[in-house]
Amino acid sequence: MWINGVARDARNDEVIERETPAAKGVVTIAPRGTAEDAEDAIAAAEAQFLSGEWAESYGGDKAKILAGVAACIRRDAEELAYLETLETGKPLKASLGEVEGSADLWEYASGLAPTLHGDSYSNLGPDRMGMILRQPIGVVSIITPWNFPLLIASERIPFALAAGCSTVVKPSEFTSATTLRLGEYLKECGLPDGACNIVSGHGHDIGQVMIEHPSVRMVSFTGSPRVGKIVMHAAAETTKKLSLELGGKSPSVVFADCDMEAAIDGVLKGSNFNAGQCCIAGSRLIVEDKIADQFLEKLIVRAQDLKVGDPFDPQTAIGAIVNEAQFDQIDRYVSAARDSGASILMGGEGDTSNGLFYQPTIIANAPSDSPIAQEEIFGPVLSVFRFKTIQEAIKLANSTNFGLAAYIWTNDLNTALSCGRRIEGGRVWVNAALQGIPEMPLGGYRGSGIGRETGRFGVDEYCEMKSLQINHMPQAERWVTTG
Ligand code: TXE
Repeated sequence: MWINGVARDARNDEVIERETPAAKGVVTIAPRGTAEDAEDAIAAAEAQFLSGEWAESYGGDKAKILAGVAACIRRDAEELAYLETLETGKPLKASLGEVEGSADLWEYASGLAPTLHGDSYSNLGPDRMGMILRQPIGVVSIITPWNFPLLIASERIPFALAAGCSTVVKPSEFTSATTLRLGEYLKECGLPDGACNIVSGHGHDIGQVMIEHPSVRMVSFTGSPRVGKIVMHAAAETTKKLSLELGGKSPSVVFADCDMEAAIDGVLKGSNFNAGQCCIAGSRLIVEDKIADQFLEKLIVRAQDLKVGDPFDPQTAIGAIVNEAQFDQIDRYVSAARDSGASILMGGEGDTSNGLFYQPTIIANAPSDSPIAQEEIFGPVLSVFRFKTIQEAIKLANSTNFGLAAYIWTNDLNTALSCGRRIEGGRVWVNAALQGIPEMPLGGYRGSGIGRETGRFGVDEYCEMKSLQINHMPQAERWVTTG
């Protein structure tokens, strides 16, 4: 772990052994941090922040360090991708893409560091002027999940650092390796000690301290709605700022006038990328009635070509499910849908003989208020619904408690804009699926979360704004008048 610029084990020397979900056997060993380790990390972050060494440093110097990390990620890309695949079970080519995207994020955030500025008013009268200062919020706890370990860390850490914050980061206990590598890179590139501390371990061991500690000013949490609510309750005690990304049930809305081949490809990618363990997975297909039968027929033929299995096989499209709890969750949702009379158009089976794998699954005729239609499954499972009018499509798209992303497939500009404006989601794509770029912010409506990460607004999340007003001439008038 990285605490105050020093690599160290957990105080009690305990470790977490990670078995790959794509075969059998331990692939990484990480320290199992304790609450005391987290307290050490928070103390280091606070001392660094108060010293001003990082917080008040020149933006151009911050940029060099953050860009240096991007270069380290690119230098070690193959090794990082390998680690990511061993721990998550995702296809190696997807890991390589994730590593590349992570380097892009560090580079982009490095460019933001020197551009951070406030505002000023010199039109407030002859004796008064105002400055609006943008300042780092302070110590930020960043808790990340296992589905895109390096990418999600890179959507948050460099933006918080670009703002001048000090950070305490906890990767998921299933996927610590690549996040711990970031600690090495930051040290190599000259980040002052204590500005980024990384504590590996279980949420129930160290999460509470990271959320409740009074020195922590903000918590950025990415994970389940269940823990998101725990974070909200705990953070309330000390009135912390929160940034939460809590998953979704994103719709792919397919209109009859779309480019059907492109839409089929996009719908399959949207629902099966990362074995569906993706917060922005397009897990609901909402297809126009007049093309629905033809679309489904072709979709199933193409889905049957998706190879499930060994993540190191270049032909594999769908790798492993991250752990048994996740596998069981997928199977439970599919079994419940089957039992309730929904039609399993394909898949619906898992294979645990050597690793945890689940077939791409397409389910139709589930009521739109059933769990398979409403809740996040986090597996390669697509539920199908039909619509006749655009109003019906928008209503269906907005019919869950989530609002993270949406995919619209149409060649009609009016349809694209009407849906794009009315479907509630932090990210809406037209004729594209899952193309994240650092410039575009991400985040959720409703149950999907609070706040925005990445893009230039991503740095704003980690800033406070201060009005500094100055009277610079002797004041003639007094509020308290004497005798
Ligand atoms: O998440 P957890 P899980 C959803 C998805 C998935 C479900 C469960 O639906 O099936 O969540 O996944 C840390 N205090 N998403 O159980 O437990 C934990 O150590 C503080 C969507 O793996 O929420 C890890 O670092 N932290 C999501 C992080 O929270 C705690 C991605 C996420 O783990 C904690 C992942 C506590 N009490 C799952 N308990 C997305 N938005 O992309 C756990 N953690």
